[in-house]
Amino acid sequence: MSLKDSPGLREIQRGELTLLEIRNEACTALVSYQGAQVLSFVPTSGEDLLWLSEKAVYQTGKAIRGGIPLCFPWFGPHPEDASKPAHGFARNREWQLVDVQAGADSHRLRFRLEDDEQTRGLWPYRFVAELEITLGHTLELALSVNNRDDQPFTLSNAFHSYFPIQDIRKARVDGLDGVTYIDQLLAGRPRLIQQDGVSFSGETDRIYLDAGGDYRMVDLSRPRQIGVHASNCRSAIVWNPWQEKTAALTDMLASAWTSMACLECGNVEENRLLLRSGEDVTCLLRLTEG
Ligand code: TA6
Repeated sequence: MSLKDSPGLREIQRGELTLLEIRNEACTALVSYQGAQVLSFVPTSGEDLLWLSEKAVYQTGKAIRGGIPLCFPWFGPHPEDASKPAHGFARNREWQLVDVQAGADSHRLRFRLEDDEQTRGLWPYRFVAELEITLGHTLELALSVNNRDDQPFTLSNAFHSYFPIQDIRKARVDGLDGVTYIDQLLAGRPRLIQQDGVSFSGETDRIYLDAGGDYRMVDLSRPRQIGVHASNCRSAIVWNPWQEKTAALTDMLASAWTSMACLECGNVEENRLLLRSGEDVTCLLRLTEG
C-alpha cells in the first residue's frame, strides 16, 4: 500500500496538479504535492483558516495563489538574478511524500525536497528540506533544512500564509507593536517602528524584523481571530496588494484584495539563516482558530 492510500487520504486532480485531500474527525484539508503547499484547512467545527484564490492556477511549476506557499531558499526577488523565480523554487517543485501518520483526529504528513541539477542551477548548494504538516484541531508546519554541502550557505524562508478576511479595511494584525519594519513601498525601504496593531488602508508590504512570533489576525467584521504562532522565525511579513496591484494579478479576482491578508513568518533580510556544513534548522508555524 502506498502512503497516499493511508486512511483519510485521497488524491484528487486539479488542473495539472495532484492534490491530497485529508479528512479526519478534527478537520478536512487540501495539500498539493507541488510545494508541499497547504491550500485549505477547515476545522470540523469551523471555517477555512486559509484563503485560496478562486483564480489560482494549478499548473506545473507555477506558484499557487493562496494557502501557505513555502518561500525557500530565498524570499522575494532573487538578490542578484531577477530571472530566477520569486520566493525561491520550493513552492514550484513537487515534493515527495515520505511518511504519513494517520489518526482518528489528526494526520501528520512529511514531505521531502532534495537538491538536484535543477535546484543547483538556481542555488548551488546540496541540501535536504522536509516539511512536516500536522492536521488536527490545529494546523502545524515544521520546516527542517539540513546543509548537505561541504560549504556553509545562508537561506531565507517564509511560510507565506494567506488568511480570509471579510473586509480588509476592518482587519488588524496584533503582536507587532514596537517592532521595527522595512516599508517595502517607500523609496529607500525605510525602517520604521510599528505603533499598535497593523491595520490596512492601502497597499501594504512590510517586513518586520526580530519579531516575537505570537500574532493574531483579527477580522473585526465577523468578528473572528486566527492565532499565528511561529518559532525559529524571527521575521514577519504583512502584505495586502490592494486594488491596483490586484488588478495586475491574473490569478486573483479584481475584487479579491478586500477579502485576504498575508501574515508570513520566516527569516528574511538580516534575520536570514546561516547553516554550516552538516547543520540543520527547524522553523515552526502553528495556526489556531480563536
Ligand atoms: O508578501 C510579500 C511579497 O513579497 C509581496 O511583495 C508580493 O510580491 C507577495 O510576496 C506575493 O508574491 P508572489 O510571488 O507570490 O506573487
